[in-house]
Amino acid sequence: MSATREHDMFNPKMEAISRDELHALQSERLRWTVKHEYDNVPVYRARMDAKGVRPEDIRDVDDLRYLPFMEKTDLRDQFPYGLFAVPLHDIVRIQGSSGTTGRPIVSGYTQHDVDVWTELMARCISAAGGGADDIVQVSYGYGLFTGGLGAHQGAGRLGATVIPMSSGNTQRQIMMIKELGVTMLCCTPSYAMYLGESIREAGIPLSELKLKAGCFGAEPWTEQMRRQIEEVLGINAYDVYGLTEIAGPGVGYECVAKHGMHVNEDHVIPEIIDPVTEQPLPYGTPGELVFTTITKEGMPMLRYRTHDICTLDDTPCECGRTLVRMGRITGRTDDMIVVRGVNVFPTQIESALVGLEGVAPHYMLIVDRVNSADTLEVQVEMTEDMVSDTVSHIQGLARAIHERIKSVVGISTEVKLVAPKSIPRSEGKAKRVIDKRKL
Ligand code: DLL
Repeated sequence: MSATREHDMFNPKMEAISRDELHALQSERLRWTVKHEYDNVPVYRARMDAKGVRPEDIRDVDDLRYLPFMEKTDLRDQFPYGLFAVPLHDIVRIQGSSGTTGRPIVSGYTQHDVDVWTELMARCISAAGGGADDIVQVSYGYGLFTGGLGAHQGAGRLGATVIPMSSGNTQRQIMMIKELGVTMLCCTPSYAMYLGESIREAGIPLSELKLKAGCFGAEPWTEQMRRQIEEVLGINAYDVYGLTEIAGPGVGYECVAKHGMHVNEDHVIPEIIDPVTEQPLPYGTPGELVFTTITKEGMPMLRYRTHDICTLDDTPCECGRTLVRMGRITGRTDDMIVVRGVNVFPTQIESALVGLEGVAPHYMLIVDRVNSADTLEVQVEMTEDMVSDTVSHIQGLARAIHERIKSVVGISTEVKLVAPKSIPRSEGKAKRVIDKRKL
């Protein structure tokens, strides 16, 4: 595939729309959404009434700040259908969160909503260089989780050949990649890494594979991990962001510049807020990402607090898209762990580890409380080569990791180097933290 192919926009009219035109379009769509929500979702109407906001007060994007927020708890409280804005007759799909605790959350999609979501993923795969000539292996889980079906629909929309593998059965995944000449892969970054390692272990040379690119998301990852995936699989690795409540994967997608994910602003309006004061923050300042859907019929979301932390960037992108970019998710306001009063994000630990000779990119954080003091154990896998190394060398590595983490996070940890492959692999979202404290 030539480089120009990678610059292809699925919908240039929208992906390269002028900012003025976009502002007008967003304002018009926002007015429609607010009225639709107010007229059809009693809990949200009550919330607007309590705040003294009427639909006609929201005239343009800048009025967004007058609207009340929505939260994941609203989805739980209104489970299953309380936030639906159309009769069930018009809902053609239910998807749910991959969360494992508490009541599930579900979202309802009309046919129009499914079509929009499909286009968002088509934009994403196209930006990663995908098209009708590609063979796309979808190794995200299928089911209520939006990863599998989202990637499947988007690749199908481009006319690509789709292999709906779902997650699991790594040996069969590898066999299909090799024998069917798969050119693109869609799965979580941790699973991409695992597939790459397994291919290497099986002794399959990359020259026997046709893989060229992958769209990886659903969990946080780092630039270093991108480089490792690109190396182990011999591909270009692109980030893709999304969440069930808003659409699924494709809310944000990376282009050839690999410098942040373009947010599909003709369908959602992103904001960054201070999670404590709830005040909007300017572009470039890290804060909590908030989304307002502006074309969604089934379950519109107004100022939905994602709890994901990132920045927004509106500087021009070399790819020609005018849509703002969101930076990597650097943490969540809720999966942050607080150890001895210090906020720690798993991604910080990860960034301290990668690049170190002798360690694999697999780690687990174990938080405990001993005699009312918090402890943080960082288990890190050694590479096969390292295992056979001298004890003093291994101890030196553990000390180096300890120092690196201390300089990134600011606290002392107990670093434990563990045997290769002893940390459980995930086929979906990786679990990085075990909190044993009874908080
Ligand atoms: O994870 C949708 C998805 C599927 C996105 C496949 C990308 C690829 P949920 O299960 O509802 O939906 O989880 C949404 O996952 O709020 C983030 O915390 C996290 N997340 C999703 N994409 C990324 C990413 C899907 N690229 C939650 N980087 C979100 C970091 C991500 N975190």
